[in-house]
Amino acid sequence: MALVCGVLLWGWPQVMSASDYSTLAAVREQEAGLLQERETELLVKYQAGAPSGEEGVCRLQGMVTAQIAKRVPVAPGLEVLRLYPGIDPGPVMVALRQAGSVQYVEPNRRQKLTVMPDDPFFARQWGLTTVGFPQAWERLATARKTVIVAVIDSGIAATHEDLQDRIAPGGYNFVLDNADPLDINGHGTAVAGIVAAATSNGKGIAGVAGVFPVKILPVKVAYYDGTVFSSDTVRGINFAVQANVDVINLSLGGREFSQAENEAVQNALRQGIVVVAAAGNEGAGVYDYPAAYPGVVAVGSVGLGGGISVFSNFNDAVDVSAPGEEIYTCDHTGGYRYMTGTSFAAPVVAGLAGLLKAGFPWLTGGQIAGLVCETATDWGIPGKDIFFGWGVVDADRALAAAAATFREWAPPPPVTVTKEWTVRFNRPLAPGSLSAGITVWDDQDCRVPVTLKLAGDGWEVVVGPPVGGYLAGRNYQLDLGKALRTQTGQPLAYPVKMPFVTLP
Ligand SMILES: [Ca+2]
Ligand SMILES: [Ca+2]
Repeated sequence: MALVCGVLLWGWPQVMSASDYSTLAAVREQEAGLLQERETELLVKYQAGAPSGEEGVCRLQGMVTAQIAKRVPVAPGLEVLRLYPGIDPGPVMVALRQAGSVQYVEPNRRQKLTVMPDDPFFARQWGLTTVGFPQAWERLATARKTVIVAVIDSGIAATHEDLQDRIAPGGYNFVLDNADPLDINGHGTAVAGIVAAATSNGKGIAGVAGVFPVKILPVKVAYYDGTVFSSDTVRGINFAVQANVDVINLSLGGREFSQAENEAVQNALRQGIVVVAAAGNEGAGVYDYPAAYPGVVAVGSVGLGGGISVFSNFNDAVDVSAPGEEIYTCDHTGGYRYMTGTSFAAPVVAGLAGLLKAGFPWLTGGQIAGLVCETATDWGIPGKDIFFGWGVVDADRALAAAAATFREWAPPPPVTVTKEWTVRFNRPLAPGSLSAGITVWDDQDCRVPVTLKLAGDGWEVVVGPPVGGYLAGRNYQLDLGKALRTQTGQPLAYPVKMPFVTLP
């Protein structure tokens, strides 16, 4: 949906393919040139459906056209105005804000991929073992869905031995506007390796997704030096939404709030996508965006001892923390290396979210984010705090909790008095343990005589209403207790209570 003012003032850069480049250095040079051109840019959002939108901008042409070098559409109603070098953006922003057709205008903010230099002191991949991934893999046993994690970053080394089979087709390069998201920075490859490096393939490292079908959609928005424009983040997020991904990882950020970026994030959340972002590496009590947008799972970093990393930002938007120091992962030149920063804690959580979705596809993005937080191991001040958020993620507990979730999970809307609940587990259940393990209580704490029936080869329990149905307009609670047993005698790892209300 381009804005037309008689003349097309903008266009997409020429598409080039990887074969056009003799070396990565050539791409780097091209990106450096683009970075220079993009010195001053504004992001303009036009009023929704305002018929005067395009004309309003046309009227502005007299005032601001001379200063605009290029216009690039970002999303419907949203475009970038690139100003000529040396132009002061202030008066242009004022003029645009005075146009009735403009909803808002903000600087096209430069963000940064966050990298910290590292020294390989610790045992490789301590982060996987200390937060329960090997146990989680064992617990999950089988996946039910192939999950796509969009890594919105500096691209990916597509031929890396531990990544080549883990890449979803259809990635994109928003820096050069072509279909080849090759990584010449290394950050994106490192992030992707943490999420999904091929596991048990006799090579390199294991990703947190283990052997389960979690694939990376590489979305390149970062220049060779780690620079990211918020307009490209917006395009990257919208692209990931279009591609129907399950999880988005954003190991990038900046101090300034961007309305355009927040809108893109909120749209992704509405589509049920889990959006994970790095809390930032300033070691300060400051917000970093996109981590601090509402609904984003903001991830802080912990070290090997479990303490918060000195560089990890702290604020009330931090949701959870994960290993982010000396993380051994894939290198874009084909090998492996250690990386440190909240950038590398976030993909631990994105990978965990992917595992949860692979095992329990009926969980919504919000439920997955909730499970990751509520099963985290509390550290520091009891309860949620500004350093650890809810705590350090625990993959095994998260998978255990997911195993005992409902297809229709709390808070469900009011249900009919004849409502049947279907509860699906990740192991077949012992029939003899049902009546002790699954109970329904009314608001007087009296047990309701429901019927329990095993279904789905023992993996599901159907909880039927009492004879004559539940009472109308009342509160009930369905409990899954520790008395439940699998067919091999294991107890339920994580008791669950689900309140529900009947229709009047
Ligand atoms: Ca491997
Ligand atoms: Ca705490």
